[in-house]
Amino acid sequence: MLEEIKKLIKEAEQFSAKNIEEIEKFRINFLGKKGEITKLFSEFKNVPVEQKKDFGQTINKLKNTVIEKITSLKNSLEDTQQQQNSLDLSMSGDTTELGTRHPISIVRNEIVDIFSRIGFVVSEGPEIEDDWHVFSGLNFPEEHPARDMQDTFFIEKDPDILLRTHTSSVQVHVMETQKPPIRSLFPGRVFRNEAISARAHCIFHQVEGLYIDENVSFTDLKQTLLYFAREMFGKETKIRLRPSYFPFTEPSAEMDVTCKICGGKGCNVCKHTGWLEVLGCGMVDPNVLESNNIDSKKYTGFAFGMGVERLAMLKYQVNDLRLYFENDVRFLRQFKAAY
Ligand code: 2NM
Repeated sequence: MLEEIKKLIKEAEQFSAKNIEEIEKFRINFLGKKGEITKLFSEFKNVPVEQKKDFGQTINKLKNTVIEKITSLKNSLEDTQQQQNSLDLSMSGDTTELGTRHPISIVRNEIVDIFSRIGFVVSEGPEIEDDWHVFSGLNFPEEHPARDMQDTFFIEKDPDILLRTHTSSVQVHVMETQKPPIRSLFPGRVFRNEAISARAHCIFHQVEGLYIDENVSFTDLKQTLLYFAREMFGKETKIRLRPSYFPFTEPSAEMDVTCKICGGKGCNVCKHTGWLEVLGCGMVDPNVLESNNIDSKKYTGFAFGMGVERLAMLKYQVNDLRLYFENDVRFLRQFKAAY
């Protein structure tokens, strides 16, 4: 008897049904008035007393198994029916709204693309840095004002942990790990402790470049930047280099391009000079090369750096920097990306 009930339990466990009728048949077979379980209960009175407990428990187990089976089969049947009912193959697809690329990303990608075409590769590095990578390894003297609390966000003091103020820090990482020739581009976010206004922000984006090899000259720098200016601002663009100063380059210069808005005649954007300042550059100071274990007698290099926001402002004629950081979709939707 007991064996028979156990066989019925197994049978109930393994049962499956394709439709509601099969489930109902199963229910009647076990739980109906003439069903197996009813039959077993009616035979219960004939079971010897000492076996009643074992017997009763096993019948109950069978009953529960059957009830659980019916519930679970009904549920899964309902699920598939619901899926089938909600599946309308003639329905048109959901329209997903496409986002737009951020203007800063568009301009950054454009700069990276232009330099990629002449063999520059992109390198990226950490935004949180130590003093060596941001200042000391780049020939910034101990008392340089850029190190000042007013310009740099310090996270910790002694030893100094800080937010990078330029992506030149990544160049120190590259010089540490790679041997010349090096021809790399360094796009990234940088941080300076400035009050936020239309013309300044405490976070902005830079793209810097570095080229180190034997016989790299100032002429190479000029020709590279002229190529960049013409790709970025148009074939007719002219450049001029004005002497300047940076701690990590000697000589240093700032580059202007002819104003695209007025074609050099003078307008509000170029403040009636006909020229727009777009980047800083120079020949890498031999001290920087030596600090990074590059033989400055064998190798020379040039470097340059530009602010992406500044170029975006020129390209899009947006004269309030804050708009680039607010992420107002009404502003962002106006930009179309080619990159
Ligand atoms: C600029 C302007 C001029 C520059 C120099 C270096 C390095 F690591 F080679 F010394 N990196 N970046 C550099 C030079 C950056 O940004 C306005």
